[in-house]
Amino acid sequence: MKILKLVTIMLICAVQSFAQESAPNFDETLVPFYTLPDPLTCMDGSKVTTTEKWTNVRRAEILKLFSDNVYGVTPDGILPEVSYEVISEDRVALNGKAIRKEVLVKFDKRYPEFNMSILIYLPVCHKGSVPVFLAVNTLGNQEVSDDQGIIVTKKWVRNSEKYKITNNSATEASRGARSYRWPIESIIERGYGIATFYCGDIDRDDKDDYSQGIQKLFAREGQTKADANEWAAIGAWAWGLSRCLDYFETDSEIDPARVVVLGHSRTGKAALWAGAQDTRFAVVISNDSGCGGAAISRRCFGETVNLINSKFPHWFCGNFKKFNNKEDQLPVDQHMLIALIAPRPVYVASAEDDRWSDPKGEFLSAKHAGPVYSLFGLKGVGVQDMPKVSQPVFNQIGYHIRKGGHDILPYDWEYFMDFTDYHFYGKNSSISQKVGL
Ligand code: GTR
Repeated sequence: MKILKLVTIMLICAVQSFAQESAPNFDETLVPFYTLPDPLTCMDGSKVTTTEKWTNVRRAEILKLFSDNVYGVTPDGILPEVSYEVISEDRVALNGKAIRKEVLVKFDKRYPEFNMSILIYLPVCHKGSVPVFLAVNTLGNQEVSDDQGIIVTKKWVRNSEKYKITNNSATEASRGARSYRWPIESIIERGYGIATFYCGDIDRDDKDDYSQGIQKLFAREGQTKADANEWAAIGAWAWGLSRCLDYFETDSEIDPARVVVLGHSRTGKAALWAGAQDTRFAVVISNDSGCGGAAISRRCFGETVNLINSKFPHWFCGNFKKFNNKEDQLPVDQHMLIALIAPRPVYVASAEDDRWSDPKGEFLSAKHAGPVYSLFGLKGVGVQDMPKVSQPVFNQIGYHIRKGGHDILPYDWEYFMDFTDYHFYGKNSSISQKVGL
């Protein structure tokens, strides 16, 4: 009897501690005390006081720490047989306002099934090459517009009642399903292009998908599972973003020196990781990227490392699971991811009701990346306190929090374009007054 009682008590304790560790916290007063790792102290304890030391020593250290412990190592193997083919083109798309093209990228002749289709819209009346926004999509290129010319993806897509995706196949019903997230006409009216590819072209957003993803092209013979420090889905999508940039370097209509990589939520995590690794991206934008994106992991507010790894085990590398409920032992935190983008402009956007993504944690990352920007003589986010709702701040780091929930809305895009105008065209651009510059 006594033993039964003891076992019951032990079981209750175990369940309680599991619930405590697994339940998300939304109470600011319960955020644990934490100390952030210093982006400007090297592994050997020496301080970084020059941009040279940052670039040559500390930046490389931090990149390696993120690779080994969070996103997995991106292989640097070159694929020698990459080819590009324009598979559709319309020079009078969207009622004559845009050029639309889709470019099929084939990576390796051994595996023709691994290919990526980049959908690109450019303004019709552009002179020379144009700057473009680039982001991953998660339903297939057809999600961005009801433009009948877009090829509906034939790749595996997650089933969705909302978007009428059954048998993991997209149909006409998903054409334009998320067009409100892609204000193509406003983007081209402002002189920018917009490009995207479907995440499933590179790696399915699904558990247990090692053999389906691009990782296969870099695997050892007979390898069926990623090693603990090897890349997972977010790393693969980030890699795909860089491969788009490779293509842009060959397209005379696109300015490869002015590519803005951005993403919302899971694709925001990928955009930040792509921007951190690949310095060719001129501007990096994170929208509601939350845990594993812009939010400080140590705050354990909203989604935690444990929660994200349990629900999406295929997003981060195996080693990241070691930090489930042990965020304080991470050798990095997400302010260092933002710092890796320095001195390039970076923008972090949050939404008031998106507490799952921890808006305050997203702001704090932007703020605590500041010392690295200062090293370059640049202002980081330029404010101490979190800006009020609908009061964006623009410096070398930009930040806004808008009304509403987890989404990417025209409001967000408007400030992303303003921020980009500010950095590409200077203070005299029309936005200066709007944000009080
Ligand atoms: C959620 C996930 C977030 C975010 C989001 C999304 O379910 O917990 O980390 O990535 O999905 O991508 O919309």
